[in-house]
Amino acid sequence: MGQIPVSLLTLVVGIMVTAFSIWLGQHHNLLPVQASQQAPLVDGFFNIMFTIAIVLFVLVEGTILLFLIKYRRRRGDNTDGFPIEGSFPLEVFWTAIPAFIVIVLGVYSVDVYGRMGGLESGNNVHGAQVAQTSETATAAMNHGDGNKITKPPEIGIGKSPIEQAKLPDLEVNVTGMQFAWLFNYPESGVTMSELHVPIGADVQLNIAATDVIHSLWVPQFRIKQDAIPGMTTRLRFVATKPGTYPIVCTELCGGYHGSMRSQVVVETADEFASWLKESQIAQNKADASTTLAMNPAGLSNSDFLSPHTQKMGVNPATIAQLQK
Ligand SMILES: [Cu+2]
Repeated sequence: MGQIPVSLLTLVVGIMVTAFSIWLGQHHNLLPVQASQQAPLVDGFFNIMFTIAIVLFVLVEGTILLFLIKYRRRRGDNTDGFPIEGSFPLEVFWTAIPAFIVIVLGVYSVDVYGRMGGLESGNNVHGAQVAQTSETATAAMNHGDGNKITKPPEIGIGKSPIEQAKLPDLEVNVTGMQFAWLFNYPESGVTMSELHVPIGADVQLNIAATDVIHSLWVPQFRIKQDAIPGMTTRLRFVATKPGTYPIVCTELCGGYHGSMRSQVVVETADEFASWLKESQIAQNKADASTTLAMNPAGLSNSDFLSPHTQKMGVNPATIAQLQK
């Protein structure tokens, strides 16, 4: 290296590695499109973690490569290596740095979770924990008879601090079951196998499960919530980009877990209104001509769902067919 002082060289390398990592941390294409208000918060956090990972990767792998070449065994050199036995300052140094990084990331992640609405205590009206029975949870399935969840779900992503005491614009009762999702719109009584939401609307999903634990995930929204038998969980989000995005079950829930997929359609308020109206008409027709004509309110949940669940092993599209 001749005349260049080592400290200057280290500084230059450090600046270059940092600049490269920051740039790559912002310009990777690893994540799907951001389609919700919550998405940029999660991505901001991911990008910082990714930037730190690139710095560490480049430094560690770069040092290994450099040392491989610089300190390789020369021809005819059969002497032993220089004996090195630990270094206390070095140990402190490389323990302190990861500890610092982990603490900063921990604090930042709690901040992001809070801004997404994850820290809101659901039943803040009375501040008391309300034990929800399985009746309450299955009421979320709501067979079009106008049942509404009365107690707010306590677990999951709630309203963000910005939304304060506002009620959601739209509530949808979601039921996860082996192996499909059902989406019920309590206001109109429509139950469908795919989710539609208006763009810009503050949507709350009240999520229940009939059998085992499922997990509702929309990658483009960057939100995910378990569906747990016996309790209602929630997801609150604002979709910001029109389009059709996958809904994926991310909790291994049985043999056909991999086929437990649906989709969420983000559309304009007008499109949403006409979809809801059409679905309502189609559903009423189906009710009039099939066994579903029996008053669903008079049936137990399992009776009502039996025409669906028998076909459940195939795929959610089958249920959509049943409802047309
Ligand atoms: Cu599942």
